[in-house]
Amino acid sequence: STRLASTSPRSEFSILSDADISYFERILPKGSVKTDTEDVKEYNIDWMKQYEGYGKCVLLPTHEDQISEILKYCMKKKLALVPQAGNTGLVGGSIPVHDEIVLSVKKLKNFRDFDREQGVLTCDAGFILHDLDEYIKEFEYMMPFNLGAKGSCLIGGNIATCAGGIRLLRYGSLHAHLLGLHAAIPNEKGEVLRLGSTLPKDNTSLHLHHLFLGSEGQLGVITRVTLKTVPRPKSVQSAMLGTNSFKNVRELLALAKIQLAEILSSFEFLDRDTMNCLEDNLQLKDVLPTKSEFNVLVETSGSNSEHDKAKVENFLQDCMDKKLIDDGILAESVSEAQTMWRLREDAPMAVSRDGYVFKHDLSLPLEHFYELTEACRDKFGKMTKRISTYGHVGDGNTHLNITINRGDDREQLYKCLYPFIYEWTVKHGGSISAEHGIGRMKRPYAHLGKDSVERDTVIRLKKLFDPSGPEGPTTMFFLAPKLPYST
Ligand code: FAD
Ligand code: 2HG
Ligand code: ZN
Repeated sequence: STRLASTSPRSEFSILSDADISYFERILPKGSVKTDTEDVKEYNIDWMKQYEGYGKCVLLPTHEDQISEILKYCMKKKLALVPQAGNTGLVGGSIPVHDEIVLSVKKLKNFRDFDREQGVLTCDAGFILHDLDEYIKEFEYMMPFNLGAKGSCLIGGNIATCAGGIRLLRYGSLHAHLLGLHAAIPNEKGEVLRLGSTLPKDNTSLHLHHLFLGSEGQLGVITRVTLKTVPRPKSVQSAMLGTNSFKNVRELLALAKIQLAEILSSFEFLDRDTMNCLEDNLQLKDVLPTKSEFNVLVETSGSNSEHDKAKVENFLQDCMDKKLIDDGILAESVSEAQTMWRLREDAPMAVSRDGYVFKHDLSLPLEHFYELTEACRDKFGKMTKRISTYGHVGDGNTHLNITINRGDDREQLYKCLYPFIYEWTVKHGGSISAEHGIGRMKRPYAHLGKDSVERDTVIRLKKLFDPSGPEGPTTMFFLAPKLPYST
């Protein structure tokens, strides 16, 4: 296999027996226990097809009570498991490291309720993000976040990763929207925590539900969530701008914040290598003829298209007058806007088709945002196929993707890239994970930029929720630590 098997030692959790499988078959509906090699394969490989686990069994419970029974049993029998939702995660956190049971929440989708006065949505963890957005559309509400994986990722996985995406600039992180959740925790009593409430304001307790945001399966299995959604904008405008320096990209952002102000909802960018990568691998062509060094995709969301269009047109004109852009176009139809957004949303697919990809999801102060890409080109340009950078520049979140031809020596490049990239990031005031999490990929570097008091506190919290789990901020519970690949 070209995929990366773990070399970390398998810790002392038990080996799954036929009796365990029979037990699961007894407590779960027919067809909810998968053990056939072909059936379990897709649950053992991540979206990037870079990590492979050897889980022999996938459980697909349909109800929270079943999850609590599963956890109770697994804790008693010392069986390890990994929670999985849509399996679109990009850090290898949703698949087994060794032969852990995969606990999928895919079929957990019985309950869904919407308070149309407050815009509060409560639902089971197994709903697809896009389907939820379609469901609340008829009440003129919208999910407060959006990402390229919306057609496959599940709301439980979104909460577990604290997904960011393309509208965080406008609506803020999921911390601004999560009102409550249910989580089954790994103890022998099979307890289910019911945290927070369905109320927009509730300060009666510690906000424990927020601990589960971005917890990546460390603390328990999220079974149900309550979120405040946002009014659906009646007018959405998209514009693509081309410019030749990153300094200009920063100035454009500053100008967009002032001029587009309350209607600005996205400020994304793609560099020329990404545009070339899209064309080479997916035959997607730039919408601008100028072939500038950077493309910036701006979106506004408001209530009056005449007003919003005029604002964006004035903004584009001002950018031209100030010589900040070479060219810029405003989408005239939904399909033109979709063509622009396809370029941005298909960038992850394009790089994954380009070869073997070293992915980086980093937060950086804007003054250093693109310097890292330039430093990587200087240092590693000759050893790589392509260095593409795109991302949520409006949130200071870069996606630096370095590809090599499949079959080239990735071990050698790995040793050059790490810890260099992560240390550079922390030294320049950034974070080694902006939105994708730590997973298996970044675990050896998770301590960077975090002081020991914070780390100790996290370890104590983890023990509280998962007493039999391994020490340390791992991304799963009751599992062996996930380690990066080595060949
Ligand atoms: P999974 O991948 O199944 O799981 C992710 C992690 O959460 C794992 O550690 C898993 O163990 C844990 N987990 C899953 N379900 C539960 C649960 N019920 N309880 C406890 N733990 C659980 N991410 C962004 O933030 N922003 C983006 O813009 C973005 N764009 C993407 C675009 C593409 C094309 C792709 C493929 C991915 C993108 N991602 C993005 C990454 C990914 O889609 C998100 O991290 C998403 O939130 C993961 O959801 P999922 O349902 O696929 O979770
Ligand atoms: C995005 O913003 C996703 O498109 C994926 O977070 C980022 O491909 C990546 O590196
Ligand atoms: Zn992203």
